[in-house]
Amino acid sequence: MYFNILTLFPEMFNGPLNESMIGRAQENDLLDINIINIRDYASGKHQVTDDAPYGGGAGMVMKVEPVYKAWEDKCRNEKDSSPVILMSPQGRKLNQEIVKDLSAQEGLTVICGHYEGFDDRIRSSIVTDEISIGDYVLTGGELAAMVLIDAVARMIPGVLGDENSVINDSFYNGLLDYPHYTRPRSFKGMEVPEVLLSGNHAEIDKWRQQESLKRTLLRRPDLLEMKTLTDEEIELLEDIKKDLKVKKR
Ligand code: 4FV
Repeated sequence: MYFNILTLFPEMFNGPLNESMIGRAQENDLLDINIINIRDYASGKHQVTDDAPYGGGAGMVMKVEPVYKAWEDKCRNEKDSSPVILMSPQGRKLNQEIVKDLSAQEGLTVICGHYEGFDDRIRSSIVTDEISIGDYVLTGGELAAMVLIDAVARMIPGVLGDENSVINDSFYNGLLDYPHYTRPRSFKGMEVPEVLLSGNHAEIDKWRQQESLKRTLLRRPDLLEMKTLTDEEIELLEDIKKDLKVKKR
């Protein structure tokens, strides 16, 4: 899978995309990451990439030409209709469902903003999708782009050591993850739950399912609203609610 990244701060990507799994995935040619400096396409000796907003107001606006020229020179490809994604607070909120969909693409072009925002003709000329990583304002789109690329890249077969890691992901089944434990068995009086030491995999799976449902009920009941629960999950949830009521008394 390829990622074209249009940015004014190419060096910001050095760390996150060259280390660990993403770094290794590039070495193993599972990922092809092209970082394009928008400023290289800005005209004039000062290579200006922003300007004052028409109609007045605070802050500066990202100019359309440098972004368009960068896209046209490095990303435009008639044969390939891969998404051109604008990272911005006005975009649809990123979630695992969107990540899964994007990971099926041949590649993605990601545009990182700065300043107050983009000249809207960037949206109307080359952008096919707009994504937000959350309802807060960053100084630039680079960190948002890194979040998106990391989440999508780990869905590509071979990027994570063990494919199963994706399958057992939080949100993979629309629920929060169950608690994990490893050695030592006891730490400052805190013991590993017995069932996990039992070797009884049916019991272990059931415990993990219960813990996942309980954690989701307590922390993210909104996720349960969005999920089609199996009869077994509905039954387990009833027991969990009864259990929590008893504990509350
Ligand atoms: C953002 C977000 C974000 C807005 C102004 C960059 C900043 C500056 N991008 N999800 N939240 N972008 O805050 O994606 O241009």
